[in-house]
Amino acid sequence: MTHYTDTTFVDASQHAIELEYRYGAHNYKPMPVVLAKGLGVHVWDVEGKQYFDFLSAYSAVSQGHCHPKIVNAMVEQAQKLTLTSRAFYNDKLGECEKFLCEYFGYDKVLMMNSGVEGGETALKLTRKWAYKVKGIAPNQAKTVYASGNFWGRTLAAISSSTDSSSTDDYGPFLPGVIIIPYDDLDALENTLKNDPDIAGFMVEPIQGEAGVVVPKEGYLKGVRDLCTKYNVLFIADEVQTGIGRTGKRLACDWENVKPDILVLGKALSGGTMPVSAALANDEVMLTIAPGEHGSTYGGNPLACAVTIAALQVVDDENLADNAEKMGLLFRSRMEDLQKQCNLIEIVRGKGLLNAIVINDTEESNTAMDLCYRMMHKGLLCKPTHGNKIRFAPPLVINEEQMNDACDIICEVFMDFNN
Ligand code: IF1
Repeated sequence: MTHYTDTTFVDASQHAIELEYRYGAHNYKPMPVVLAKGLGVHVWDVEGKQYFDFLSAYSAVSQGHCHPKIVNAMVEQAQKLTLTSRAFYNDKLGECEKFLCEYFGYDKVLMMNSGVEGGETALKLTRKWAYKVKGIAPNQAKTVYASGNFWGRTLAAISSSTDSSSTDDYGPFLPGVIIIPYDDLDALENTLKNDPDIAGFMVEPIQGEAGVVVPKEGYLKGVRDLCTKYNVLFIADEVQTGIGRTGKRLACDWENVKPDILVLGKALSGGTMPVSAALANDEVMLTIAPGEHGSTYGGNPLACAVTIAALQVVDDENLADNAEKMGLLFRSRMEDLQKQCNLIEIVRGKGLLNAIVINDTEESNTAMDLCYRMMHKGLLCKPTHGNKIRFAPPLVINEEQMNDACDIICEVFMDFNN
């Protein structure tokens, strides 16, 4: 499809790119593809070219683009009631809260919008619990995070970041932050046992942005045990790893551990609108009293209708099991490719959250070059932190589609050195 203007043809993609450049903040550098349609595992650009979407909007479109059941739930609710604010009750929030609490096994939920607001809610609950339950002196509570973490872009979130691209020129930062190495239980125990003012440890079960870093077997169980031993809240940031992405309902389910606060976002709404949530039991959740936290859109009727539909799709279509099966197929195909091609240093991941570490320096452009070539062959993915390429298709991908997508990856990698 091209865009007519005057008597000349203007390539529609170029037109869209120029508009964003001229009128939009330059806080991203997107790859040069302009998407106009999405369905299932595919997206199409304005020229009508089809791609496999192997980024899934950073794991927010796990149920596939424009899933009919989720879109229908959205359209139906949008024609009834979209937003009331929490100044009044509505007929959707209680139903959704019950659904979420029974689905994930907690007493209560606090619904917000973006994933980082879910993390901020968890951090504020941790502060309240520190002073009202654990008995830490006012304004002395500390929270521990793992180096390489990413939980969003707010000042609280970047106050715990170890990534200069997230923190440069944004100081001063929030106090009460302790950083320890990821996947290191000794470091966690040494920190917790020596500081009674620690209220919580927030951690991703698999670090997404850091390049899909999967911790050693037993790490999550160790975190759970140490947080219990030292009376510290275990806060699991499952915004990216949750809702079937790693092959289980939650990544924590792989080790049968239950965090004290569970943070969800992204696929909670099936990629239709921002919906996030913090779930906890009453001892934690009831430390926040009326008027002490909230959001205009938090838990709005439209978000509630979409959330219930999005989670029902995950169950009805067994998306976690499919993620496990298709993830095994993907890693098997990539490990075969690794034997034939010296570009691949590591293949790693769980379920359909995977990454290839390219055999080159982080500063090299090899990973991005490979992504451009895959884009031209009809597969969209993007590097994270220089030399790692994240592959995270929608969980609805079937075996034929996975093999077709892997054929594209293999062709690009094998041709790269020729
Ligand atoms: C960007 C990263 C992924 C997240 C985890 C909370 C949030 C995120 C584990 C906050 C958000 C997004 C943000 C987006 C790119 C993407 C991302 F590269 F930034 F780190 F996925 F890995 N916890 N991740 O991954 O959720 O407030 O964005 O809804 O900022 O560029 P949000």
